Amino acid sequence: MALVDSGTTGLRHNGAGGLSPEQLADFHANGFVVLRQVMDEASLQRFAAAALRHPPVDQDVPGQTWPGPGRWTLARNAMADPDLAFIMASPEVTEPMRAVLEDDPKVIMFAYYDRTPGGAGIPAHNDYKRWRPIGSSMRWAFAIVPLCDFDDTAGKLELAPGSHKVAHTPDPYAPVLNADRPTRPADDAFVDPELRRGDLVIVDMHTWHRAGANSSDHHRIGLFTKWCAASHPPATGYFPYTGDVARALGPEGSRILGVSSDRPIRTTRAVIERVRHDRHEVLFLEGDGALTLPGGPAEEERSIPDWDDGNYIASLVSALDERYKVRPPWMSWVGDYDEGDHQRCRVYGYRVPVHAWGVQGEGVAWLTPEEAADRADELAEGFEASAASAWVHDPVVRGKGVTQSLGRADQYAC
Ligand SMILES: O=C(O)CCC(=O)C(=O)O
Ligand SMILES: [Fe+2]
Repeated sequence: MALVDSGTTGLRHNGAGGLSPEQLADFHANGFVVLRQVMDEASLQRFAAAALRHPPVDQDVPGQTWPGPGRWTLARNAMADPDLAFIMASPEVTEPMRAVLEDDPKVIMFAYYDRTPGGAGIPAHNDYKRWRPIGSSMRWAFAIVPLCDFDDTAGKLELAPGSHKVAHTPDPYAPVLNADRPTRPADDAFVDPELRRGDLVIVDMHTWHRAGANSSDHHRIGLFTKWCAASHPPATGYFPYTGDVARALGPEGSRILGVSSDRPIRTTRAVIERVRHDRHEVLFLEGDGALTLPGGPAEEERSIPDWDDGNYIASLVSALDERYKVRPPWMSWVGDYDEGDHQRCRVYGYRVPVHAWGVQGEGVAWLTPEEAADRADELAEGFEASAASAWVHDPVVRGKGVTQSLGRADQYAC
């Protein structure tokens, strides 16, 4: 199997310039591409020193105490330290990502993993996950930089070439894409890309992979990051990075983060659309002289224990069910909007198909985004017409976000 390796092929990739046509072709053929020795030693040491100041204990794992045997992660808002963050803004990472995503890359996950001596491996899987901010974009890729050699004893990261070929097709009833169910590769279909300290591997969103246990006497540390194309945001919405993270990234911050804010997300609302005679109408609630979008408080679901916050679809669906007796099977992120002076609202969209029973209720008004904009002084928060317009008109490519509990059962069910 032809892994592109500057050492043996003499290709000039220097990372900062993106990918050569051969590397790009390799990525598309195999679902991954390895760039050798992309990160310089000074950067690796700067990152490793900062990692020592920030132990990888973002998640409570019952029965595990760091640095005892286990799989440890630092993610959430870890990037708030410039000595960890700088690596994300470096062209060695962003430019190859721009090449494979064919768009501005946006961070969907920033983490370092520490598999301590005795830590278990990870069985074969792929990471397209509709319930996760880090897995629900319709175009994303992994960028991984090992800080030690991922060898036989520390634990190889093995990849299944060609396993990324999963079709995406437009949903017949709504402006979203469906991904086909994936096929699990045979056990002998995985290859060892021989990742070494300072290499960079870019892995497609659908590529199957597995990791070996750490039987060495040292920590297996790696930078694990995920990026989506700016035009393909996560269906659950982005991980809600804080303003501190944006500031730690410096001038690059706003360019590489999909969202960041000092305001917490406290509410979630829906743009429920129906199409009647070519009119794209959105459900508004009318009362006391105000127009609002339906919704409620934004609460983490926590049906699947994980660290990537930001999927509020479960609380939104519950609020819609309670008030309107409607449970959309999926929803897709539209945007985050300032609400009041201190908080944000995360808005999701859904199109009711023509064959559905439909949504009704007291005080319901179906307005086009333009009709809502014309009634600007009645909008309860001010952003409602913009959110409706973003769902109906923005040329972004969306997937179907689902609740964690649906993800547990079968994320492909809807
Ligand atoms: O630990 C590894 O090398 C693999 C981790 C992994 O599969 C993931 O982060 O999705
Ligand atoms: Fe994975």
